[in-house]
Amino acid sequence: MAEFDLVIRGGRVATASETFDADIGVRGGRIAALGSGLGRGAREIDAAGRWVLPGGIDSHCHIAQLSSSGVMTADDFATGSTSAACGGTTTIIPFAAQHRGNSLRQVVQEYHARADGRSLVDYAFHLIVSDPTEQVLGQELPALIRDGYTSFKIYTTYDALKLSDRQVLDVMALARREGAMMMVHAENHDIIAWLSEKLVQAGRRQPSSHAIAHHPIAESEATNRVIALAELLDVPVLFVHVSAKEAIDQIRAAQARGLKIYGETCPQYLFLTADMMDAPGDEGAKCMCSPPPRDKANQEFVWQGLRGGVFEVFSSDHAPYRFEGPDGKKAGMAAGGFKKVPNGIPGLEIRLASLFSAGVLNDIISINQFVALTATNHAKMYGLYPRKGTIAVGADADICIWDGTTERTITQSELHDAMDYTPYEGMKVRGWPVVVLSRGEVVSQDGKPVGRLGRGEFLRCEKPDPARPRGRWPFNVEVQTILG
Ligand code: DUC
Ligand code: ZN
Ligand code: ZN
Repeated sequence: MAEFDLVIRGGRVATASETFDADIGVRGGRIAALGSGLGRGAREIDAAGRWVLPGGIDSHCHIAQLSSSGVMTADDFATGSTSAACGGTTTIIPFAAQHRGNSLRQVVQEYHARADGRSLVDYAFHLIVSDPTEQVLGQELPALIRDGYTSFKIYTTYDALKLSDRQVLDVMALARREGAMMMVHAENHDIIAWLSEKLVQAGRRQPSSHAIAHHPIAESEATNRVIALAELLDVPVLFVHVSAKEAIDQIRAAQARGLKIYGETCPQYLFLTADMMDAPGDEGAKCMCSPPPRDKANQEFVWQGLRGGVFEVFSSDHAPYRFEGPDGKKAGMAAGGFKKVPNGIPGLEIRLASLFSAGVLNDIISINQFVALTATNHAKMYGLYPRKGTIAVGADADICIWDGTTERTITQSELHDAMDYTPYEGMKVRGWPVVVLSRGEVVSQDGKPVGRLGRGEFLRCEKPDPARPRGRWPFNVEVQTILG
């Protein structure tokens, strides 16, 4: 009789804090033992000479999501989760997105119906709150937080999503009371709207105008403002998809002052540049996301933020809108130019390999930072730790075995999402997660899917417990008395 269902033998294990050689024994989908010379497994994987890392967690991806302008993402839970698994991501946290007038509870039910029985890997949901009515704030959101949806995203821009500062304060007070994590899309709406209007009036409808309209000052102004609101109420806030020096500096300064401010960045701010939107014809629309990619100098600031700990998490912000088709980017360009193009690009499958290759193999970040940025900190930030995000006895056996040497050229035909392009076409990476396990079952091998769609389970999130709480609590005594 085998002692374990599976033994991964002889690999080099890295967690967010340690690196060691060990066998891993798996039983019932969980890690049952770590050590050398473990007993026999019913199945054995030889990991000698390979990195053995926690499966990735992508806490920012849009799957089967209807955008505020009515466009459905190309990926549903089948293709999105398959793409995730093939790139080494074993947990995804997409959004259940409220449109104004919708009941949040009903939105969550709809998203469950889209995910049920279709996912290859495990998943949780964040909420998007665009209509913080009395009903939503007083009843639906607190109940949902208690039911395991413990994080939500708000926007300071987009006509159909944007909250006023007063509404931001309302949801912050709630997040503080209920212990939820707030994710903020911080861009100044009026700066973007004003610049866009001037660009359109001047006949500059091409994709490159998107980067001009979404100026770094629009990002830093909104970041600064939301930090001020978060300081007033002493509430944790995670700034998502941070792209540029000014916003990074503000987040770093807030952290240095002891505020509970966290940052997320994404591959597009390391590997794409704004001038790619100058490509001939409509091709530049393939890099259009918000905030947009910046320039080489800003890429360096993003790397410094990753290396120096300003950023807690590295996510894909996979927002798969196709180039062709009636809802595609090209059709948007034909219908009126850059303002009509869906904002968002894919990145779920290349997230891990791109950071491993450019970050770890070039000694910019350590292997332990890589694990923290791509798995552990996501689990802590969103209440999934220690079940997810680490290699430890008792944790789910969500594990990637990495071949750290093979070169691969990114090309759309070898990716598994439902997109018709990747903005990373032709990019070379070294290293790929060649065996990917979810709760002890192989879900991808050599970058190709294995396993049954629908095996992925819904995860209820606990209250967030970010890796490095930055405490000044209780801080603002007068405001605290108002909040109760
Ligand atoms: N924000 C996102 O998080 N994703 C896509 C577009 C956007 O504005
Ligand atoms: Zn956003
Ligand atoms: Zn997003």
